[in-house]
Amino acid sequence: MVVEVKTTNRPDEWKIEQGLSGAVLPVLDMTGPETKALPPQVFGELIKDEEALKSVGDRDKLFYRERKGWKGFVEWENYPDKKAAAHKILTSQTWPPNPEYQMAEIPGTLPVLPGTYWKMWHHAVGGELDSVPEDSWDLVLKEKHPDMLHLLQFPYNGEPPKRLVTDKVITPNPLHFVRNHGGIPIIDKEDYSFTLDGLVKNPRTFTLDDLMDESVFPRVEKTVTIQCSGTRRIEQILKYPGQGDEVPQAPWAEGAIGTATYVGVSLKKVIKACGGMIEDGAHLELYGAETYFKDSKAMNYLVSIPYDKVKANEVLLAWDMNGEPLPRIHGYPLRVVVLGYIGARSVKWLYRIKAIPHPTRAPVQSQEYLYFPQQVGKHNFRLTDGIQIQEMPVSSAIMTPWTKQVVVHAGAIRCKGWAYSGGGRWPERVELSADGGFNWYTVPLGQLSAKRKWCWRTWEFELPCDVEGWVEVVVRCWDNALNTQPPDVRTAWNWGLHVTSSCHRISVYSVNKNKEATRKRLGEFEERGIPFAPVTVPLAFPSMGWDEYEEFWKQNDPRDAKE
Ligand SMILES: Nc1nc2c(c(=O)[nH]1)N[C@H]1C(S)=C(S)[C@@H](COP(=O)(O)O)O[C@H]1N2
Ligand SMILES: [Mo]
Repeated sequence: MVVEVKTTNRPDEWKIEQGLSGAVLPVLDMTGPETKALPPQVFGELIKDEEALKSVGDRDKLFYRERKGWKGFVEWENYPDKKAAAHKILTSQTWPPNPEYQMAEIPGTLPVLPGTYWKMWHHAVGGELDSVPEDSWDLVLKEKHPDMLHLLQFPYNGEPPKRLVTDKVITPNPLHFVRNHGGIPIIDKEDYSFTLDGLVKNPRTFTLDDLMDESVFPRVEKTVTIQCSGTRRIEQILKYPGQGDEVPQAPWAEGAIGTATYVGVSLKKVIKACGGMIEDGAHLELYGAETYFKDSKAMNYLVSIPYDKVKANEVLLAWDMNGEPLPRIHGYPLRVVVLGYIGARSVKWLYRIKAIPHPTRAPVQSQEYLYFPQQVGKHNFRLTDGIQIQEMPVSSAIMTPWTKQVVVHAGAIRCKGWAYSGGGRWPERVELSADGGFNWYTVPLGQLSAKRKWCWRTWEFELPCDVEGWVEVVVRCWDNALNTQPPDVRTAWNWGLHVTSSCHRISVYSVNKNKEATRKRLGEFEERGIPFAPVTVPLAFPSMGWDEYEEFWKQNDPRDAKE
């Protein structure tokens, strides 16, 4: 029954006042003698300038397939006119706002977020891009495990559920997380090649067969953990919302990390085959074939890495992932794998490498993946305030149990998880605490997976826990350089919501069957056939008999002190 209440409050007033719907809260302006309430932005109706849109011309002719056998590939970087045409399309109409997933509850749907306006941009630009959102989703269904958690439908972002994240030390391909900034180009191997140009002596094009010629390029096989710098972002979001663009700031849990054995060649050797770097060439721009949108502009996915990293043989061009050709969703036919750097630098669907003097100014490098200090946010940030993230710091996470879970145990909580450190460092010690991080137990080395440069270690541990009720289970890792993790999310919170490497903390309701009272109570639940959880449901039977109660007061009377 809906009751009518006479009030000047909005019906959701209480929710708003409690900060549960923060996006609609007015801003309080306290600069003058009296506090003023400034309403937040309201998005108006969507507008469309049909004339301007028509004047752009035939989309199929403008935004054509760049190369035969490369479905979904529109090249932007060499064509300023094409870029201008797409910009006109994107600015001659308005788009729905980002869904509010930080100041409001995250939807309980699968996919969690649809990526509506990214789909709209692809369809609006049209031409070769028109079918990209649908083609990409088809590939997700074909190549990924049915139990993947689809965080964002398009551009596709998905992670395995916790129980499967650390199930195996080498992540099976269908379960490896996927982080896309656009569609999945569908490239025929026979038509594949990439170009290496810019500040190299002899610019050249390479086919896959060129790279596979072992008389020129020694084959390299490496087992590598790729971690997205957005891993565990949800902890930052739940603490304090930050920049909220659903693609750059996808709300990842702990699964945006995966480990695979890649086969390919060292980029160093490929540059050597071009006669080496010349002049002031010091960075390599890496171009991905799909279309990315930023600030109403269309472009290709583009980042850069320093040549020093390449020189150290720490950058691979890989075609094989866990003994099979790269799945399309992971970059088929060729991707970059940058050892120990954030995933963003490991470019998929590589079509060009260009040697340049400084890090690329392209937005994924210079506007995103920035690590801001805490005083910086929407009110003041400048791009130069952020550190361009490269190596990931040491981090770890608990995959079992889950936060808010009730655990019945016999003095120890069975925990499972992962630990990782970037830059070629590796986890040396993993520690767990059942008291919020005061006392720590070390996971015995035999319960950590093998030590390997560039790789995570999975672990299992029976964490001693005597106390009952809510406990805070915490994990932290020490790497071989004795780096460890910040104690809590607040310490390392940042506006871009990157690099959540603070100690992973989960709240667990501990029920210790070694305690006599608990054993008795659980027995009673069993006899009555009542499940124990959820803990919030009030006890359905008396906690003690009245005889017992009277007996207690006989022994312990009076309730109040006399003198
Ligand atoms: N071409 C291209 N390469 C890309 C991306 C992308 O969107 N396009 N995403 C990057 C990011 S941010 C990450 S974390 C990794 C993820 O690799 P995976 O999808 O194979 O797990 O790919 C990187 N390479
Ligand atoms: Mo990433």
